[in-house]
Amino acid sequence: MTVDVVASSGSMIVVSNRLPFVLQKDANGKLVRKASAGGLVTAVAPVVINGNGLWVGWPGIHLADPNEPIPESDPDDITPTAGLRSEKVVAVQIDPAVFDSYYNGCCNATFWPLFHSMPDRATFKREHWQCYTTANKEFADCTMKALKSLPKKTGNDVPLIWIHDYHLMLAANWVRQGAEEEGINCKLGFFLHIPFPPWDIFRLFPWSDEILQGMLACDMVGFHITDYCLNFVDCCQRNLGCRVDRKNLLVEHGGRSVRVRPLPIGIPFERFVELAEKAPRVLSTNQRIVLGVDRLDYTKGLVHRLLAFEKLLENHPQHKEKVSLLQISVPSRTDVKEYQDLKEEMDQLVGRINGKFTTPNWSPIRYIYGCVSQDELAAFYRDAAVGLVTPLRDGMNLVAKEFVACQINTPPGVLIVSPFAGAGETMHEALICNPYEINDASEVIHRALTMPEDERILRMNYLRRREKLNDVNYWTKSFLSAMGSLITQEDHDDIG
Ligand code: GDG
Repeated sequence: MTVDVVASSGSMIVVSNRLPFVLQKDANGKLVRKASAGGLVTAVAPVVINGNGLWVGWPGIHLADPNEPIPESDPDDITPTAGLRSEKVVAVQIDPAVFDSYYNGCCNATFWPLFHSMPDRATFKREHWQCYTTANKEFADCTMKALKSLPKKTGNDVPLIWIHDYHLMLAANWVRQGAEEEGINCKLGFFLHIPFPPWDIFRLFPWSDEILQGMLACDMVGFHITDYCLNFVDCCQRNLGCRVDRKNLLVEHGGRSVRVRPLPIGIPFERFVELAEKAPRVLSTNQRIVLGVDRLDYTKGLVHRLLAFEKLLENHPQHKEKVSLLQISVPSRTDVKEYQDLKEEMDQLVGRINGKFTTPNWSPIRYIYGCVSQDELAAFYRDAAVGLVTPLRDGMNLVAKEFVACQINTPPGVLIVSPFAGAGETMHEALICNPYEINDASEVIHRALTMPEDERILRMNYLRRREKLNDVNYWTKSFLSAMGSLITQEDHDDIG
């Protein structure tokens, strides 16, 4: 049966660390919304808006008066969140010191490196964990308030609560408990956007049992790929002694059977195609571009990437003056020392490599430390000869998918992807490159730059076809379907 409308059969409450927009004070001290245009927001916001749902999250600002009303969106706002009226939003407020310890401490300094299998970078502090617990309880309380505020409906309207990511791995515990106490029937689902590590890494976290118990309070737990699902199932069995079914991906816990599912996220494919069709050309035509686009994060393998490009120029000097690496590095977590150190290292490395090879008419590396507009990004994706996506570890990596969506030129370019990204697991026609082996990585770039046109066309056609089918709407449908909450076109027509 074909499904054209993405809708949930019950009301949906989305719970994420951040709301799908940011609140800011304008020059007059008035609270205003700043829209966000990520793929997740585009896909999920309509389900919340059309299905009587609510969105629970932190609004990006600590309000002196927690009861200050949330402003409506600007009348000119055309982003998907414009229809998310303030009564559909629950803004979570947390004491600023607790929030700092929860977010910068436990989330970014512990879970981020640990779940990316980089335990040496992780800090383990009891105070951070206590604040994580407090913050998750606050999110859960706000979710319960949202659940109780839903208009009472009859029939099979079972509200669906969709909790996102490593910031909120405990919240489902209190929501399940609260709903049971209140006699409210609801379904709980969780999706992790980053990798779930193997047991021997996961168990380094001193309170790892509690994390698993929090996630298992859900009816379904989703990850990008099967490997992460199997890691999770393994941890449940070895840490908690749960009975598990690896074949059907089930974990028994608290007298319930929790479903574990691979749900690889997609992108708004058609939106990127349109952007690529409209965007004016910004890159000059006389040099070929190898493109990297990443948050400036140690998981993204940026230092290894620059070294591989340097090796390419040493081993294959025919690319000198003909090929440049354009690296866009979006500032991220700039108040954390590790990220400041990485910025310093990158600045020095770009300077050293450019100093070594630059000629009057050419620089090997063009480095943008900042954010470019979506139009400009689409033009870069479209006109680059090679998309270089080489993280050391990455849950999925949307850049790889956006690159292929925008590759509308004939002949197209070539995608290189690391096997340590979720995208490396699913984008089979890309060239696979182990970023740790600098010499090998440089050879893969050389192969991409010298690949015959017919092979480029064949590979890119397959890659684009898959991403078009498995776009972000498909992902939302898959989640609803795995939760047993997908409403089909036919049902939708019946409802009128
Ligand atoms: C987490 C997981 C998973 C980047 N530079 C610019 C810009 N971007 C946009 C890209 C893309 C997004 O940022 C980055 O997404 P990624 O997936 O690559 O990485 P994370 O931020 O680490 O996301 C990841 C994802 O969650 C979803 O589940 O894939 O593995 O780590 O959309 O387009 N956008 C603009 N200018 C830039 O300069 N406009």
